[in-house]
Amino acid sequence: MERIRVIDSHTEGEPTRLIIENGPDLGSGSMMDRLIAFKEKFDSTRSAVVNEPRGSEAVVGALLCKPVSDKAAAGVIYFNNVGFLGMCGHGTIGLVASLVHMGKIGPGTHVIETPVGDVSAILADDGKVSIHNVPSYRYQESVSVEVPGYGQVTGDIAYGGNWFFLVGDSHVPVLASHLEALGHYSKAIKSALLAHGITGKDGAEIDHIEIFGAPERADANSKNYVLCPGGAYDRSPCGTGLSAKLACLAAQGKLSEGEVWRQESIIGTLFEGKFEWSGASILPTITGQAYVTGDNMLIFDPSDPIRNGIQL
Ligand code: PYC
Repeated sequence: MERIRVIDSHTEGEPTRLIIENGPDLGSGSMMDRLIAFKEKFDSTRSAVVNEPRGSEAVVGALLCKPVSDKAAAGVIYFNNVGFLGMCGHGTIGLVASLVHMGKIGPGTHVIETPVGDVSAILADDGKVSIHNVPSYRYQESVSVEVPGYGQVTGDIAYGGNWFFLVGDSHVPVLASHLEALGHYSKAIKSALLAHGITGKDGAEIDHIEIFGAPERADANSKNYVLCPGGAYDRSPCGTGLSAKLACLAAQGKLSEGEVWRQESIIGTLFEGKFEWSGASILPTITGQAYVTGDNMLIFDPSDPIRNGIQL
């Protein structure tokens, strides 16, 4: 029986499953080199760990790696039900909570190596984690696309560690009671972007759609719905999505350096975000909290016909 040990957590409702023992051996290159090796040689492990019957479409997986630099606390590679992510904000907050659970780190600042660059995470005494994310920027403003069944949809394209299309004027109310409709709407937008060849920089696929509406919480500035690449919605306000949002607000002059933006998720949880300018990009700081929910040994029975997870 193959066994893989994982720590499960959730960050403002969004789950992260961190592989801490018996993960694939990806060598000692950069996190991007290791991501490529993971994708090419161990894609079945990705699916087996996060997909049903062990996981669900909402689970983001993370592989804990020995960092290249001895100054970093950890290296990490993020993955989901369909593939890999360059960076994951909620996942990094979950990683920090898991490293605390393992007794590896305590309050303070910790560097984490990711495939898209180093991020630093500040763990406060109250358990809140602030991530200094990778440089983020608005790439294009007010891009319109014809979306079958809905008409013209206009949004900004921005990078926050992943590529986002951010829609402010939603055809569907951004409320949990409209989850199914938001799923259809955001998937239709994603397909329309693909069909019209609308991409991020250098042809990068826009694989996250972020839709904004009025907040329900009195302490929030806005509420969002985020479609993740595998079709699930982010239960948290999405760390890379908030970084992309901050980049758009900064470019529009609607938020100034150091000012706090409180982003409510579709389930009513909250991340706080702020930024500093760095040339034409911003350096976002995202704050949230994660809780460990399990310390588990996954078992892969060689005689189980769906040992590698359900991937339709
Ligand atoms: O928090 O950055 C994030 C994220 C990306 C996909 C799911 N969560």
